[in-house]
Formats: sequence, structure tokens, C-alpha cells
Amino acid sequence: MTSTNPVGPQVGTATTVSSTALRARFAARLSALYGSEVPAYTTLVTVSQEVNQRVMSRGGPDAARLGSMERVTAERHGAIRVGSPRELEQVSRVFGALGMFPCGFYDLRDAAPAPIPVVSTAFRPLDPAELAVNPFRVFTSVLIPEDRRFFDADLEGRLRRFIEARELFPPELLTLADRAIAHGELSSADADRYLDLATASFALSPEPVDRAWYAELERVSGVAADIGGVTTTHINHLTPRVLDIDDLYASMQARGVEMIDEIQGPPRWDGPDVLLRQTSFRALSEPRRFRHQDGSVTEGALRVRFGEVEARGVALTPAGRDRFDELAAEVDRRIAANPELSRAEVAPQVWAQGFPATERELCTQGLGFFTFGVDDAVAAGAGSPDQVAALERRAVADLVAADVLHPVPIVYEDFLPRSAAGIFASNLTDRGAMDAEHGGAERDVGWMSQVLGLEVRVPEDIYAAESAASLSAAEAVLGRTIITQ
Ligand code: OOG
Ligand code: NI
Repeated sequence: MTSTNPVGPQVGTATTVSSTALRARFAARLSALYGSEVPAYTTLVTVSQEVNQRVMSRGGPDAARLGSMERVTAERHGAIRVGSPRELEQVSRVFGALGMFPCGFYDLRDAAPAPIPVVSTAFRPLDPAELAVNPFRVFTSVLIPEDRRFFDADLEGRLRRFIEARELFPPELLTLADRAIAHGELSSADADRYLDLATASFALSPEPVDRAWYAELERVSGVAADIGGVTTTHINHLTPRVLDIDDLYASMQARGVEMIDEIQGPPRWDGPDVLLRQTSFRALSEPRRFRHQDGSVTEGALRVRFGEVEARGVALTPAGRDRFDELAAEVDRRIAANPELSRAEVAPQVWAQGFPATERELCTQGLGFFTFGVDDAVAAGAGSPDQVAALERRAVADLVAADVLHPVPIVYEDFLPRSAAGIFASNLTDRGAMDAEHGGAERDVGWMSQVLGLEVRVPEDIYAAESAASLSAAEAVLGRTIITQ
């Protein structure tokens, strides 16, 4: 199994379009499409930009610590849902053409508060330089009809046949995608055609929905109906990034947009921003046409698509992630014991007791991922006595404490299954039905890699490699090895 990991941004020429440029153009096309389909998304983007502008103007140079205004303004993630390994493999080719590769494996079937019959990955650029040029990712879920906790054998068979019979992506699009993957670019005529076909594949179809079939699947799960109840796929949401999600939440409510009850992920607190915080406005009622058993077609509505927004923080090491999970469990325990308390009251207290209060401690305790720059004075051979002493000890924590190494946070570029499940659940009208007595079909990261013919990368491995590369560069400057333990 091989994975193509581009070396850096590719420029293309006047007559060709690189994967990088294609990604930027696709992200813009998808944004225009989704804005035309879901006008509230345009409001969300406008408010997000106002929030980011406010943060930049009040926060000085540190405001851009976790992302430049330019990057954050362009930053989006989309979410799509498909029905089978075959469709997932096709999605992988469509995004491979854009320099986006599978990263992370999320099993949402045993997720709290509501299980969803899908497993997911995210297609994204892996190289920080590529992310910096155009930070676009797509959270992609695939339905598991074989999972007996959700679908009995009869429904599984009908669902699989329905999905096998449809074609989400035209063969011409897949041919163009394969060409882009092979060459890292397309001719400008091919690029235009690719963008038209790819964008159209994610538009909401005007085809009438089979009412009875959709309703049967909806009794199991709204997400199963959204995926397997129709013959096409569509972009479910497109998420801008903000630098202050609490401000965003309040600003949207002030405009009269109904938001879900909570911001998912770490709480608002005085310590460092870590991982990912997300919230959304509630799924909107969109007009859809329905075909009934007697063949008649009527106008109706479905509530499936919503507007999500997110703030990103420092990536956590496996030890940091364990701590994060422990704190989340502790918050749940305290709320269960004191149901009159809200999460917004409890979580900051739990975090104040159990999590480092500063970025620097997050680094020296080995809980967050950082890259390191060497202090200018030390590099010039003019370090203070403290710095020289730390250099003798050679441990990262000492070198950071003595300001020999300046840690720069690595931003979390991935997703959180618990938040994903929370966002899915808060936007479903009905939780559906799962029978936990039955066994679930085994699906893991190895299964997904095999389906894609590509290694699904482990996010923490990518952050660790980035951190290690910066330490090697620091070792070269300092002329000595650094102890990372
Ligand atoms: C995906 C939900 C997960 C996120 O940001 O965590 C997600 C979906 O609704 O299809 O997008
Ligand atoms: Ni999302």
C-alpha cells in the first residue's frame, strides 16, 4: 500500500492547473453552491469573518498564533456521506485529485449520545505547507448496512441493492480524477470540466424522494435515510473556522439564528485552546419532492442540512488526549451527580483542576504537540548562563524553560468523534433505533485502508513527525542531541 504525499505546494503553469490550485477552486465552487442552496450558510460565513476581524483587532500579534487571518478566512471543512466501499473508493479518487488524503478513523456506531450507523475518515492535505496554501478538508462517512445492530438481513439486502444500482460520480469525473492523481495537475480545459462535474456531484438533487423507502430507513436512523434513501449524494454542511467561537455563538443568536444547545469539545476557559470546539445552527427545513406508492409526486420538506462552525486549538499528544478524555468523563460524572448544573459551569472547574493552564506547561508536560525554534542569542553563541546550563542538560523541558527553544503550537487539523456524534445527534429529529443485542460488523482503520488502496494516516503520527523534524533542525543549529523524554 502506498500513499502519495506531495512534497509541497505545486504551482502548475499557465496552461495547467495543479492539484493545489484545483483544491482552492473546488473549495470556492462548493462554497458558492452551498451558499445558493442554504442561504443561512452565507450569514454564518459573514458573521465568522466579523468575529475573526474583531479577534485580530483586539488581540494584537498573538491573535494570529493559531492561524493567520488569510488562512482562517479561507478555511473550510465539508461533510459528505456515502453508502458503500465502492462509493468511498470513488470519493477518495475525487479528493486525491485535489491533493487530499485519508487521515483519521472514526467509528460513530457506538458513539454517545446517539449511535450512527457509519464509520468515517477525513480527506485532507497532509503537508503543513499544503494546508497553509489551501486548508480544505472533507469529513466523509460510509454507511455500514451489514451492522445487525441497526439493519436486519432483509433491510440490509434491499439497502445494498439500492446503493449498488446508483452512480454518484460520472465515469468521466473519475477518469479526470485519475489523470490529476497521476500527473499532479490537469490541463485547464480538463480542470474546468473536473470542477463542473465534481461540484455537480455534491449538489442537492431535484429528483423526487421515494417516501416509503425514505421513511423505512428513517425509523432506523435519519443518517441512514439521508445516505441510502436517495439516489445521489450531497454536501451535508460546510464549516468555516473562527478564532472565537463563543463570540460567534452569541452573534448568531443575536441575529435570531437558532443554534444547538451547546458548543461541543473543550470548554471555554482561561487556559490554552486545544483540539477542536464546534457548534452549529439547527438543521433547516428544505423543500424536497416526494414520490408516493401510487406514483404521485408531492411537495414536502426534509431537515437534514445544517451550518456548523469551529475553532481550532493545539493538537494533543496521546498522553494529552488521555487527559482530555479523563476530564470529559469527569465532567459527565459531575453533571450526572448534580443534574441542576450546566456543562458550561462544571467543565471550566474540572479543567482548571486537571489541565495545564498555559501553553508552555502543555509543552513541558508532553501533553501538546509543538515545533521548536532556537533562540537567536543561543544560536549566535551568546546564551545566558541559565541557557548554557540548560544546554548541558539537553532535555526539551529544560531547554524550553530556559528559553533556548521557543515552542510554537501545532494546530489540530482533524476531528473529534465525540463532537461529531454530538453534532449528528443534535441535528436529528429522531434518534432512530439500535438493537445492541446483535453483533456489529467489524470495521477498523485497516479495513478502510484496504477499501481505499491507500494507508489511512494516523493524525498523531503526522504531528509527531512534524515536531521531530523541528527538533532535528534545532539539534543541527545547537550542535548537540536533544533528549525528548
Ligand atoms: C458529519 C458529522 C461530523 C464534524 O465536524 O465533526 C462532522 C456529518 O454530519 O456527516 O462533520
Ligand atoms: Ni463537520
